Amino acid sequence: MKNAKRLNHILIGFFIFSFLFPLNAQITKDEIKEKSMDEMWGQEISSSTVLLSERAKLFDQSNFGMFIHWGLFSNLGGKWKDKTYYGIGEWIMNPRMADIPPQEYMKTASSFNPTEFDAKKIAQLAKDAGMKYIIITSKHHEGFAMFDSKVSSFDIVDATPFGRDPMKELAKACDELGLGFGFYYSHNQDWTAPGGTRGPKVDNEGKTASFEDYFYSKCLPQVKEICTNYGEIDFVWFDTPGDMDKKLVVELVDVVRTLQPKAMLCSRVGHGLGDYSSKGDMEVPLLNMPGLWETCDTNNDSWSYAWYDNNFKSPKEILKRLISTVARGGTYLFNVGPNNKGAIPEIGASFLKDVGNWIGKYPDVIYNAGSSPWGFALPWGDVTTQGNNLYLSIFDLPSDGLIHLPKLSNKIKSAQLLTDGKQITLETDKNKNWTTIKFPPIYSKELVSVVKVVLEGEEVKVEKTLALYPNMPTKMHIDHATKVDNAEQKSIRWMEKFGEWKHVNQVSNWQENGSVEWEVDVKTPGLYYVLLNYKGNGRLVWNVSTSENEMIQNQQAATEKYATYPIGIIEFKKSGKQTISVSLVDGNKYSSSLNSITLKPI
Ligand code: H79
Repeated sequence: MKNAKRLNHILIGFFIFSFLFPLNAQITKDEIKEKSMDEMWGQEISSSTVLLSERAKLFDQSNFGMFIHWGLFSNLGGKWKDKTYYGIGEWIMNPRMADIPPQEYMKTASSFNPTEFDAKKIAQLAKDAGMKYIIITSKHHEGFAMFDSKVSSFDIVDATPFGRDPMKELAKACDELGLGFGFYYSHNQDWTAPGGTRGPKVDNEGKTASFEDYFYSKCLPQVKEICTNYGEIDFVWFDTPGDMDKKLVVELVDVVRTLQPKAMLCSRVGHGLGDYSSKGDMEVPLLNMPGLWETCDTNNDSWSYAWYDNNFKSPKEILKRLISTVARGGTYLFNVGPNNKGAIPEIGASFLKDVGNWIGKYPDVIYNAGSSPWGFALPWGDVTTQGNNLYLSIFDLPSDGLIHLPKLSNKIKSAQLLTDGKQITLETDKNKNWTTIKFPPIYSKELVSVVKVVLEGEEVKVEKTLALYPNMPTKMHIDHATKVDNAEQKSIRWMEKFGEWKHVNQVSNWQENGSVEWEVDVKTPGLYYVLLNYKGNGRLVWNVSTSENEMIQNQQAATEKYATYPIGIIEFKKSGKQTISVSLVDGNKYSSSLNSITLKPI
């Protein structure tokens, strides 16, 4: 049911995609780096036939899985020779971090003894968190096999005092708890194997090693091992294909297809040969996307354990990101990083249990849930579906307790607040296509409140225009714009800390008469504050105008980081559909980058 709907949306999805990412966008120096990042991440997939196949079910229906980054880097925990390196911990070897020579790095295996590793406990945590499968790093870019490998002695059984195969234990624990299981394997990068990408150029005898040497002596045989020795596996999650030859990727895929016909491959295998598409690291998209896709995200800032990183996402933040990913049509793969002892840090683990408790009460919000008929998040929260039942997840209840649903044609049979095992019937009201649900003054103290709305009619009918809410700020991103004229729209990403990505779809490079336009349905006429979120330099003069010819213009400062500035107050005189457009009147036209506009009722 969910699948069929997704197929219907594929064509329109491609249309939106090409609109959002025009091929002729001008590429700056920074963007070149980002373009190669896209190639590394390998976001494209070639076919959608897998959508309807049996083996896609686990992925498509569970919508929530556990990702685990664990390796030798976990033993270092972000520190090398008494110095701390901030950023994604699994990259500590990299020249831009501690710059550790391969031979020296390999020696650290002798002190890796993760005696607190408890496969059953980890699998139980995944289950308690409401996750349906685990995908764990069998070999990351560092080249160290976290499984018993006969192909290389740089593995956890031969090179460490630990001497056990934790992957065997975890595969078994998952099986016993009815969880799916899969491996991450870094097929292109290998920083310690001669010939691997970013690895040593010569072998131990000083002979030049080619990528094919690495591929045939290590990568392919190790992938055979992980596909042979751990029973049936559900996923092989290759990463960062870079510019790997198609011929080799095809060979690798053939091996997986032969040995593990039920395993799903993510798009990062490269050359469009994956079964589902993987978004950029830590990226929850703003608009619904068709097809099978996944957002991978992590529970703090780093993927692997780092001693200082206790910036764990709160249970509510995790739920928001999970629900919004499902509401956009995707699956959420959420990462934890066991430490040098093999244990998952306590704060992150306890937050996951809170998440699981919540999902246990509201499973229909997540499992086998369909995407939001609105196509994007609404100001108070987000919407997932089961058939034509809507599940409203309320992240921020407006102070007047009114939840507005714009442009829903269906009549409502019932609206119930699901709380503490009880169902409280809520009053609803319909006025010119705006449906309003009234919360009682005392309501659930849940992290996220859930309202189940049962609709009349065969299917959900929603007009996907943006709406201006009378009781909450309405934030509109560039993704939601209906028109961009004489300015350049493109997605950019940057790193906050080393390897920690942020993503924004923005407009810059403003030409004469450049403007961005949004169409909104106004519920309540009146005065609204206008706030713009942008970056740039110096001072910028912005103009904001509506289709009723209301206009404001003002100057504000600009900084190199995105920030929100008030521009003034604009009036909407009539209810119904109107447009609002923003243009840059004065200031650095090339660098001024607009991210969003917020309209806030007074
Ligand atoms: O396993 C996690 C990351 O280690 C891995 N994918 C997730 C799931 C990943 N590998 N590469 N990337 C993500 C892209 C990151 C590239 C960067 Fe760099 C690493 C940016 C900064 C450090 C390479 C080196 C590009 C610039 C410097």
